[in-house]
Amino acid sequence: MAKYGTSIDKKWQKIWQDSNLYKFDKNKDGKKLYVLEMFSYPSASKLHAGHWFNYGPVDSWARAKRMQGYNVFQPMGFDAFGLPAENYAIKTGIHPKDSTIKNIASMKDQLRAMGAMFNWENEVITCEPDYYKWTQWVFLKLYEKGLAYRKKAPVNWCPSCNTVLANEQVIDGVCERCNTEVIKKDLTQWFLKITDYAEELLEKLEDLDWPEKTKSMQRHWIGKSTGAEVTFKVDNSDVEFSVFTTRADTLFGVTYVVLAPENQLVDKLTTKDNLALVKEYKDKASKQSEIERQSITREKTGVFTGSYAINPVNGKKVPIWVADYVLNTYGTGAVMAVPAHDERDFAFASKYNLPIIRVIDGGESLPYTESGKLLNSNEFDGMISEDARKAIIQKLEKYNLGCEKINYRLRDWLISRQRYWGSPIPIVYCDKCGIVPVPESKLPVELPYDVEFDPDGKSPLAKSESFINTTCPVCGDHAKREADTLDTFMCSSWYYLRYPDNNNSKKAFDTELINEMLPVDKYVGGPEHACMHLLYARFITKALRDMGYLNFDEPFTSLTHQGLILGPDGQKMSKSKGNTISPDEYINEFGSDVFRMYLMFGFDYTEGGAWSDDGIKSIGRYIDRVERILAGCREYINNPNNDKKTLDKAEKELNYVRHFSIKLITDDIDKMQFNTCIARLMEFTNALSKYITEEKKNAAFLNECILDFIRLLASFAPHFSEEQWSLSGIKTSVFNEKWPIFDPKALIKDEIEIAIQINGKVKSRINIASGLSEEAIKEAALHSEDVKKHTNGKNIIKVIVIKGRLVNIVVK
Ligand code: ANZ
Ligand code: ZN
Repeated sequence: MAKYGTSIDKKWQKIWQDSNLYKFDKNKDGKKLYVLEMFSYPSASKLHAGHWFNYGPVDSWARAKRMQGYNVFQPMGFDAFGLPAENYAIKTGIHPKDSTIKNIASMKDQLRAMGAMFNWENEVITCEPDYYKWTQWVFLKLYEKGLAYRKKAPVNWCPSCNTVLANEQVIDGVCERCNTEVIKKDLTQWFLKITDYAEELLEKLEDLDWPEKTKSMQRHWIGKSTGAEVTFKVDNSDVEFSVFTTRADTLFGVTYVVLAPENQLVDKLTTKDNLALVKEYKDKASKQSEIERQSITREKTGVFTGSYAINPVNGKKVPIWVADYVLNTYGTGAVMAVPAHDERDFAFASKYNLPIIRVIDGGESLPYTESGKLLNSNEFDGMISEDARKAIIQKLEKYNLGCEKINYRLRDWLISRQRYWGSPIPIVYCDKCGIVPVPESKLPVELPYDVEFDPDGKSPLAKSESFINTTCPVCGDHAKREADTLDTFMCSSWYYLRYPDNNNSKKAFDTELINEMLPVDKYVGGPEHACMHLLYARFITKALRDMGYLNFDEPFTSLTHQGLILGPDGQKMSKSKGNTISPDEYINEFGSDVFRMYLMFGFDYTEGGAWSDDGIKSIGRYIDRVERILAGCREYINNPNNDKKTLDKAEKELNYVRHFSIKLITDDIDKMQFNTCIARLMEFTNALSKYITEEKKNAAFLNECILDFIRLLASFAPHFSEEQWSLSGIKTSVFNEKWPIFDPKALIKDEIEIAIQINGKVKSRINIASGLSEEAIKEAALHSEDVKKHTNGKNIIKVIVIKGRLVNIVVK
């Protein structure tokens, strides 16, 4: 009978829990190791194989670290607010809170069935008032610091559903529900000033042990660009505006300038005859997404405003156009166009017959976008681009018409959501006092249960009279609450700070404790979070540090992305495609260990792959086999005959495999290369199996070997190994054991095999003692029977020895 399956899982899970085996105590011996897996969103489709792939292998890693002497903290929780629960509620009428609580309960059952060392006593659930109270507190602290502000910003709006849509609900410009064309609508919303931290967010990336690709994505997202701002005066007017350029060296080649359609100056600068066309163009542009507008291949369009600007370096008059390839949210929302040296400007100028002036020497064809020597640029002719940029900026500075400028692509973080299922924003609007933050003593601003969340054009909370009407904390007069809720990324931007101190009712966390417990030493989750969540968390950590609540700079020292487990069809798992794989049936059939080992053995951890359960049975058979072999060993250990003291050849062989396995598994598990670890365990199993067929065995030695084997297996198959450990008669948990350390001496083989070549062709192989001198190897080779046969009657001209590998004999 196999010693795996749910009964053995349950038995050990209960014992572990009752004995508080994994309970974290910061005063315990060992270096603190905070292992964190990205918490999951409570969904009706529960945990799928992909979640398991995140949590199971990382738990194995954490178990190994525990045995290696670390004091491991591995908490778990739920990212429980968000749009899916609300959409589900709109469809079915089931309240988001009810469905969320139900989903959490069933997912928790699944997580418990995994048997991971989660510190459940530290659980956080972001939709509980005792958590979001502190999310609101974080918001208030940012507000106090001037890092939260209000500003008008467009939202996606479906005129038919009468509701705001998240970006992911807009599919090719139409509403995902009703296929109506989505429009943009300006609303006053809350933003967080993440841009204040752009430089540090960029710089500190260097120090992080994160995947290079993720760092590069963040770098790109932050998008630092060094250039200049150049001022253009409008002809016959006292209006002036600046452009941002990275190519001040091309200033003499400017033949027109372009404003973004949303630029406030457009209306002011458009002359009467052009008003109608410009207005029409602006309307059209407002329906395009920024991504579409930035596409290089898209046909460039634009309209002339009727006004002209003056080029500050040569006083030339150039026309002012409006075109949607210029974004209002980057730089100054205006550009100087140099068609000879910029792809987009070239396409635009060619289409609208605008002049093209070459000012950089190089290549025949235009546009020429590289650096080079200047021409057609007055006193700067002959200078190279890099020097000219500086010289031209210097000249502009003298006349107050320009300066050096650094720009970031990073935008401030819009946190207002016109949704119900999120944390209320703790702000009150009073006619007399204006914007008033809710005092800390009045937190949390509780999310009311009884709310009409069907979409009808208003934020659901705005329709709740009892919620929205309140009194002003300053003057006591009637006031209204903010009706929007916080972006759920705000909830997850600080959750790792709450885990170690999750029951603190006085503070979000105790600074002294958190400074001891953080940063997170190992963070593991999907690569899809490269920019949003991982950047927001870094920002919030830095902001709280600057307020004195934390003393570290970065939340996650080391980061790993697990690969994606795809559906059997090779597509991303999703309920709508019907290709999600539930772990539950596998757990019921094989138990948690076999499922976990199969995931680790069948897929490369950082690559993932399409689901197939082809090999799962063979993992089951492997565990069966281990059980039989260990039973056989034990039987012998308990009734030894022919016991010996020193290791003979067979024992040395087993000892070699044992120590070789320890060495490689120790290295590979560190790198989360789980599949090779399991392959080593299999080799170790084979060696044990071979050894017990020996007639003369060494019981004490064999016992040492199987105990080491179980210690190594324990991280990968925790329940099974704990059972096997207890069968060895040891009363304490295998997870309180020390990780085995390999003995380098055991890895030196007494004998090695070397090849013998005659005239460069391998003719024979011989075994010789390792460590022989060159002379002795030569002797051994020449005296072997094979060599004698092959060299018989021939002249040996030369013998070449390559130590440890081969002997080449040259004959004639
Ligand atoms: C003149 C010029 C000449 C430019 C040339 C490039 C090549 P990065 O590197 O991404 O920062 N630009 C500036 N603001 C813009 C906006 N709001 N929307 C679209 N384009 C904008 O790019 C900076 C360059 O992008 C700037 O340098 C500007 O075009 C354009 F031969 O200025 B350049
Ligand atoms: Zn007031």
